Amino acid sequence: MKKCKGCGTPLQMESPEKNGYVRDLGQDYCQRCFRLIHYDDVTHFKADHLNNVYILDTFERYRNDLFVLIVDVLDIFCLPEDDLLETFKDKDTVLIINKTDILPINIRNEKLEIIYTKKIKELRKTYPRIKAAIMTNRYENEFNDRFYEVVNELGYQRVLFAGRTNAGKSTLINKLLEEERLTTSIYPGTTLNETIIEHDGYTFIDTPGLLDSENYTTYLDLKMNKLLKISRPIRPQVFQLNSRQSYFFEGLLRVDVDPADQASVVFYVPNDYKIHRSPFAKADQYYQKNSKDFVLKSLINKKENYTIKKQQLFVIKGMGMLKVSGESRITIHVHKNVKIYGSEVEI
Ligand SMILES: Nc1nc2c(ncn2[C@@H]2O[C@H](COP(=O)(O)OP(=O)(O)OP(=O)(O)O)[C@@H](O)[C@H]2O)c(=O)[nH]1
Ligand SMILES: [Mg+2]
Repeated sequence: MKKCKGCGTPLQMESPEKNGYVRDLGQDYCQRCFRLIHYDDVTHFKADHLNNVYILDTFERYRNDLFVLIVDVLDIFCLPEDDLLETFKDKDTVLIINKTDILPINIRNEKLEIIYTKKIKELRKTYPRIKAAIMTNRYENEFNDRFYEVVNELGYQRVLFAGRTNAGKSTLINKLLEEERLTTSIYPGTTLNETIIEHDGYTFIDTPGLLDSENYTTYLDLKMNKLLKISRPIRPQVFQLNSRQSYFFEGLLRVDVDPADQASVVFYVPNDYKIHRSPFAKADQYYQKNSKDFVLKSLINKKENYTIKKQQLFVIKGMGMLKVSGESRITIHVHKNVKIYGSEVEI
C-alpha cells in the first residue's frame, strides 16, 4: 500500500475526513500534509489513532537496529525520573539532546556542555546501552558529520528515530537527507506512521512521537500549542523580592515565593508572554479578575510546595523552567497532570 511521504499514513481516496486522503493515488503527500506544509492549515490535523502501545510495537519490530532517541533540551533534567529511558534500556541508543538553540544565550556553550555531560554520565550508569550522546539543534552545521561518525563507529546501517512528540525527529532526518522530505510542524502528532527512507546506504526510520501525559502541550488545543512554542533563545525574566510575591504566566502557571530574606526568581518561558507580578495578598483577586482574559486559558488546578535552601531549578514540562535563588518557601500552581521536576543543577 502506498504511504504518504510526509507522515507515513497509508493513502486512500475514499474518505476526505480520514487521514491519508488524496484525490489521486499518484500524489505523494496526503491532504493533511499538503495543507499543513503549504497553508499551515490544521483543519485536517488529526492524530487520534496514535497511542503509545502502537508506537512501542513499532519499536519492537526494529529492536536490532540502532535507536536514536531525540529529547528536547529542556526535558533532559526530567529524564532520571521519567519512564522514557526505560523504553529503550535493552536497545543500543544514541541520545540526541535537541533544540539547544532555545536556551538563553548566557547558558550556552561551555557551561551547557558541562551541565549536560554530567547528566549523561549519571544516566549511563543506569542505562549502559546509551552508546553516545550528541547535543545539537536544527541550525547547527556539523551535526550530519558527527551523526555518521557515531553510527559508523557503532557499526549500524539501520537507524530508528524515536522520542516524544514534537522533539524534532522528522526535522533532524530532513537535515540528514538535506531535503524537506518529511512533514514537520509545531503541532504534536505530525508523523502518523513509521516511514522508511533509504539514503546513501543507510536506512532511516521515522516514527510517531510518544505521547507525554506530563507535558503541558498535551492539554492545549492546536492554537494554544502555537503560543507555547519556543523558537528563539529564551530571554530570562528576572525578579528580585524581599517580601511574599506571586507570579503568573497567563493561565498556565502561578508561583508564590515567600523569601526568608532576599530571593530572586527567574522564569525561562516563551518570550512573547510577560510574567505578571503581584503582591501575594492581591494574587487571588488578580487571578479571578484576569482568568477569563488570559490568552493561554486558565488550567491551573494543582499546587505543590517546596522549601528552597540555596537555589533550585524547576522544569515545568512543555512550558519552560524557573529558578529560585535564596532561602524561601514556594508554591507552584499548574495543571493537575503536568509534572514539576526539581533539579539541583546550577545554571
Ligand atoms: N528551535 C528549534 N525548533 C526545532 C528544532 N528542531 C525542530 N524544531 C521545531 O519543533 C517542531 C517539531 O518538529 P518535528 O520535526 O515535526 O518534530 P517530531 O519529533 O517529528 O514530531 P512528531 O512527528 O509530532 O512526533 C517544529 O516546529 C520544528 O520546526 C530545533 O533544533 N530548534
Ligand atoms: Mg515527526
